[in-house]
Amino acid sequence: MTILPIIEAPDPRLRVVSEPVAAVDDALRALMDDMLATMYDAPGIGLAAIQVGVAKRVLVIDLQRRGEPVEDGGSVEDGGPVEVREPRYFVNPEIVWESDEDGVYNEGCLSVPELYGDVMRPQRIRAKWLDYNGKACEEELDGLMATCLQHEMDHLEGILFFDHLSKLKRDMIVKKLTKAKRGKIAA
Ligand code: GNR
Ligand code: NI
Repeated sequence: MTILPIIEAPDPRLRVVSEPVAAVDDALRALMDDMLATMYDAPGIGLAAIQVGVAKRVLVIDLQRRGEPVEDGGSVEDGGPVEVREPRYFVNPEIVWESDEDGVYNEGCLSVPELYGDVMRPQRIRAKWLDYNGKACEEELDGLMATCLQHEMDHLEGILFFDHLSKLKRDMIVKKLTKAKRGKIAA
């Protein structure tokens, strides 16, 4: 598995609309493995392929909630909470229903480092996708999972979380990103 470099805004590649995946094969699984390793390393709770420069409709999510260990998952003898890894893979995801109620979450993005904003999105969604083995799945999702899937699916359309903010807040973030990039080039 390889940890891949994550593209940061403003980079025109993040605005590309990703292409549907034709087949879930070993090459795609290798990409998903690398994406998951990259996401854990960052660390983040989701990653879309375009963030590592691949314009395919594939994304990975692991909310990495911290909690009690699963039965075979080691011990809490040392006192600390144990990380529960629940990687999920979404190929060609589609939203088939969304709730009327919205929820607000203070979102961040690995491609927009250290900047955050409150984004309003449908609280619950019903989505369908293909999993790691190419099996068709459909499920209703809510809370952080619904937020994260919508954030990742935005990436497939070339949309970033700050596009959902007011012009004032968006301009502030774009200005900071551009300034940060200038600093990196100069350094
Ligand atoms: O790690 C991430 N955290 C996060 C927090 C709130 C809403 C969405 C996210 S996704 C983000 C990783 C990322 O940039 N995925 O595209
Ligand atoms: Ni993101």
